[in-house]
Amino acid sequence: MQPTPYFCRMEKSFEAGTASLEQLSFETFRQEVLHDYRWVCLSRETSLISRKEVLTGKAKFGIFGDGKEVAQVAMAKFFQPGDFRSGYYRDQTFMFASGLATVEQFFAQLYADPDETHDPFSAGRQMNSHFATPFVDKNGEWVDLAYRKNISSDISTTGGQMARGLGLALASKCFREIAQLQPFTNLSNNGNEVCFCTIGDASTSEGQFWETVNAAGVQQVPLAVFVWDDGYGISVPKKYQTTKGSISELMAGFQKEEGTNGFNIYRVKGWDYAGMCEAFEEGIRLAREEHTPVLFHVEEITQPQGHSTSGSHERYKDKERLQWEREWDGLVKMREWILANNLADEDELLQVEKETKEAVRESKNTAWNNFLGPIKQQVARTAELMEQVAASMPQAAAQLRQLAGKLQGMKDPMRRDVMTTLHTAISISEGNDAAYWLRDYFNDLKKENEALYNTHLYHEGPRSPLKVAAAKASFDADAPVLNGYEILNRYFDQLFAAHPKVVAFGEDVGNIGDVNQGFAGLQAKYGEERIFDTGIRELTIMGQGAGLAMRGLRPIAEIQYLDYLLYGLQELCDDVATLHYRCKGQQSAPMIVRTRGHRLEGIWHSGSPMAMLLGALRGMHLCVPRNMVQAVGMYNTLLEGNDPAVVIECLNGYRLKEKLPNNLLHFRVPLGVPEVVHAGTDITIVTYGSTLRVVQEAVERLEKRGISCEIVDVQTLMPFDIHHKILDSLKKTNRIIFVDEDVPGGAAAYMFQQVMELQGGYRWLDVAPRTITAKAHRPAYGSDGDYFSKPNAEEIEDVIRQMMAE
Ligand SMILES: Cc1ncc(C[n+]2csc(CCOP(=O)(O)OP(=O)(O)O)c2C)c(N)n1
Ligand SMILES: [Mg+2]
Repeated sequence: MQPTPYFCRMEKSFEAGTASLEQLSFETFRQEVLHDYRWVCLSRETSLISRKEVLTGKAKFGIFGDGKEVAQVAMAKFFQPGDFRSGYYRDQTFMFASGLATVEQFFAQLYADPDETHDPFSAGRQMNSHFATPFVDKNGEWVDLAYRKNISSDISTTGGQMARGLGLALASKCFREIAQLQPFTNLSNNGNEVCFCTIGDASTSEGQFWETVNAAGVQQVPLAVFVWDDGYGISVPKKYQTTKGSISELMAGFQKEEGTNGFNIYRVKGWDYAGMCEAFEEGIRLAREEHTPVLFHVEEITQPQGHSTSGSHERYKDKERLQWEREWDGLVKMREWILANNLADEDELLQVEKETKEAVRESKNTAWNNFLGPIKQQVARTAELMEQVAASMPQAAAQLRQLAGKLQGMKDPMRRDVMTTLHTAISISEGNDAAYWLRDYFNDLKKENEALYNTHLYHEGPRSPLKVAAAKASFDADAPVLNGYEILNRYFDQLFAAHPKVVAFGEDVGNIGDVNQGFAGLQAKYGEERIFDTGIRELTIMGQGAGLAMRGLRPIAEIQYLDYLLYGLQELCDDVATLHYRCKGQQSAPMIVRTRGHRLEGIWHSGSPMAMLLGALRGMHLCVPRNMVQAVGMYNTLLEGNDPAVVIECLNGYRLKEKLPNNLLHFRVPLGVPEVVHAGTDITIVTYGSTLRVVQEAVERLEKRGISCEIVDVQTLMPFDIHHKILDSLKKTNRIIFVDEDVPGGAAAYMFQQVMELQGGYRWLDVAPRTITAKAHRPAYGSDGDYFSKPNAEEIEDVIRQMMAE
């Protein structure tokens, strides 16, 4: 039997009851509607006042949820503890109505207040309407997500929330279907959690949207997609965004039917409070119970103030459209509906409107004073210190007093004004003893500001993988010698047996156990829920990894070949790598991206674009093991920590023989610690990955000529040589060369910079340092293509001989 829809239930309950019960139910219903109307008004007023704050210069930029209020109070009714949201910058009303944000916090973020007690979403690191709730505590332990309403940290890229949303929803499926996960009741209530995913109409043009909805339809995960359709993406109307101008029409083929997978699809009007409540209730219930994804196409939404504080919509909307938006404003329509249904009278509504206006003004003022308070203290202290210096420096007193006066006269001083003033004052008073306290204060503030703005790129607490103690692989005397892929296969077998939270997925990962057989036979042993195939969709494989990791699982998300990581790079770069920083450590996504690269054959299977990753993935670790035993040690280390990472196995290493360690699950390769794999005294050769074997070949020949080479395997590019071991080697050899197979000026240049600049290596050089890299073009096909495109042993040999002759 179908349950009775939301509002009919209310009506029925007072049809059937006694007079007083009737009264009670009606009153409950009425109060609920008025409660929602209050949120609508509060949120609208927040948008109106916020825009003024930006236009008068108190905040830099603003983007608001006006026009989407009614839809969001309806949506918030069905958002339960345990649920997740992966949304975008229009959702303030939802946040208020869900009890997850206050207006004061909203303003704190608008002002970029770096105090996390004021802006609990991003500590001033993100622009307004970028929300988050805590998923981990200060020690990096997951909190009881199953009992909280959870907001995954927002990002600004249009459609960038989709792939992560898929992962958050997929986790519900994992928790429901994987028997070993049943005990983790703090993380899930039998997979009943729905991921609410919001997106603008124009952003559905992005590939991110389409890849995600297809994956959700295939995988049948509880993803509820709400499209706020206001007809525009900034100035560009729907007719240029969406085929047939309707996302629900376009997605009609996704509709789930008897015996198929797919979506439930609803079309609702953004001003129709009752209609949305009914549709949302049903769609969310089915998502929760049956894990059927759902699309709510919320049409006829308005933008009373246009897109954002940059620009005005009068420039691109015609008069008719603007008039229509005024008439069909959700707030106006909800008001009319309340009056028409006698749920309140005019006076009562006016009272609500008046009260909410006052409440917003008060919250705004409190937020502003909170923001400015500490800066004003800094201004006062600075002026005081400058006065002391002025008193003991008559020749500079006038200049110092004028400078201090200027700072004190600022209406809305900022932290940087304080720093600039102090810096100038220090420079004016150079050589004077009294300036000591100015410098001291300047340094204190520098530290304080660093703590506000420059921390939490990685987890800094006890679950940092950098704090994982190293442990060596040990070998039996008669240790079997296996192919590299067999080492991995034995390891993953033990890992899945020991670690219930580990899941692995990607293209060809399930049934055949990956293209190089690392997971061979393991799906049959541990189940399709834990080791599974995905479609060819690198972006959402990364999003699945992110979402699962954020919900406390330990995903190994596979990209078949490193060359294809580019398809998933957006999710890693914008979302995963920035996550910990942008919410100041409240959320972690310790996913492991497993892939294989460097060299095999031709343009599409030989990439080693390390500098691209180094530039894009600060906030992740980048592991480049030379063989599969080292890779295992890195997986073990990463699984102990809370940071995300990419591990690049050597594509040409799966059939190389390696000794099988007897402590596969227990040895750990420390991150950021290079290993000297061959000791020597004449030259230091810094390298990693597959290139290392080419270097070894060259070194064999060089040593026959009496040139003693030290080969250093960096092992991880991020972090890079945290104890400056390479410098130790250079101090001994006074010659150094960096060899890899990235483009010229790529990762070899990065290593060069780290050693020369950060480690001060230039002081120990007898001859000019070098890099040897691949050619700038992509590697040509075949063994000759490889030889002439990538560094080869002869080239390395010649360059080193030349360096020895200098
Ligand atoms: C990847 C990316 N491209 C472009 C932008 C710039 N941008 C910000 S919002 C926006 C329009 C989005 O329109 P829509 O999805 O309809 O959401 P709305 O703002 O209308 O609610 C654009 C183009 C961006 N943030 N990210
Ligand atoms: Mg839009």
